[in-house]
Amino acid sequence: MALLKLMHWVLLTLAVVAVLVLLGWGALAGAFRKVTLECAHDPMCSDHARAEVLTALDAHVYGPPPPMIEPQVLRRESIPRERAGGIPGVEQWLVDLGAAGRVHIVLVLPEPAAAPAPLIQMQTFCGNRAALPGRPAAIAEPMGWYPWICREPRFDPALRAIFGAHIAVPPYDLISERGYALALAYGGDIAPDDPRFARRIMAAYAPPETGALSVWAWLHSRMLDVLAQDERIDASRVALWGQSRQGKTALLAGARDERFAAVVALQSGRGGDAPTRHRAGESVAAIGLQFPHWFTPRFRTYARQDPPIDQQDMLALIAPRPLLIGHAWRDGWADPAGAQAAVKAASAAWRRAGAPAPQFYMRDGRHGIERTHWERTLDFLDTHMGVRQSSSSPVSAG
Ligand code: GTR
Repeated sequence: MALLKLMHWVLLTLAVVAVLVLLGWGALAGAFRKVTLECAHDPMCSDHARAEVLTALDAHVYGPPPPMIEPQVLRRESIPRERAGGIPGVEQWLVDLGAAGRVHIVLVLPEPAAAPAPLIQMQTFCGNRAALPGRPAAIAEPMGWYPWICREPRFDPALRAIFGAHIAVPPYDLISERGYALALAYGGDIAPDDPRFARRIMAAYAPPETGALSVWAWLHSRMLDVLAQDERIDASRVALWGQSRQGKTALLAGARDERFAAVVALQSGRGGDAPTRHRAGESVAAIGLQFPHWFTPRFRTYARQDPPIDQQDMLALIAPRPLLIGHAWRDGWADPAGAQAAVKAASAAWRRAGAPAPQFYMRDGRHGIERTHWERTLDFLDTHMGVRQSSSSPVSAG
């Protein structure tokens, strides 16, 4: 009897180990499988038939953006350092986006001011208040629903331990020291990051097939509309920055809106820099199950077939502007090998334009943001967005 019980446990343990090994293999081995990709539509890739590529991306991946509106700044307040978590140069703007609602933008200007300053625009993971040290009360919380993990300051140390010191709070000292302004907004203010509510809320101002990434990318453009009016900001040097879901958003915003001077996307993965047809890491089925509201419903069908347009075509739309793509060795879920192949395939567009190739880099570690990743971003922007003259030769995507 005891032997039977022991056998039972041994078999059960073996089965669990087998499942874990299989899952690990799927995420890791697949992630480093060698891939070669051509642009799905070579003519588009080569001569930038922008409108066609964008329409195809809307139809197959993201859904169309909300209609154009003119955002209005309703209020601008300057938040003194002692009420802004010790960060100098903070302002909070309330912006009206018509039927889409309202959004708070936090603008942090460098001190001493190097007017007009280049700007880095990003969207926050847990809302603006949680993006400043100590969650200062003077900074608005998200206006609608936001995830429970983001609501409680007591989870902050755990979030930092898992996803890095700067997952929620950027290194303001570093960014300001290097002469950049930073603008933050929370996309959940207009499209909640939850499949239970997102579509209903977005349907009030966007087509029914629009996904949240499409809305958040649109938000980046509306932020730029108002920020570009500010004479303290150099509107010709506005870069988009994002990691993971915000990386996907930054890529789409940069592809759609040529006013953005550069794009930095870290670990953006499936639905970002990783081609849909590269079956490794997070699958289309998995992302469609967990985050169905991010995409247009049709995207789910590409779990079983290759799409007619793919992510390297989106990357090519960013050419000839500087593009930095970063991944991590232990983040197979974000499909680094697929992303690298996409950058390589898309780089033909930069070559044709005679511009430095997009940069792909792999770093140590997992899915998250540390200070060194911001240093890398700032070095890249210094060199490629005109703050410091480039002394290096074009960087390779390979
Ligand atoms: C993961 C998700 C990714 C990525 C990431 C994030 O769980 O599967 O596609 O977007 O979350 O945004 O943190």
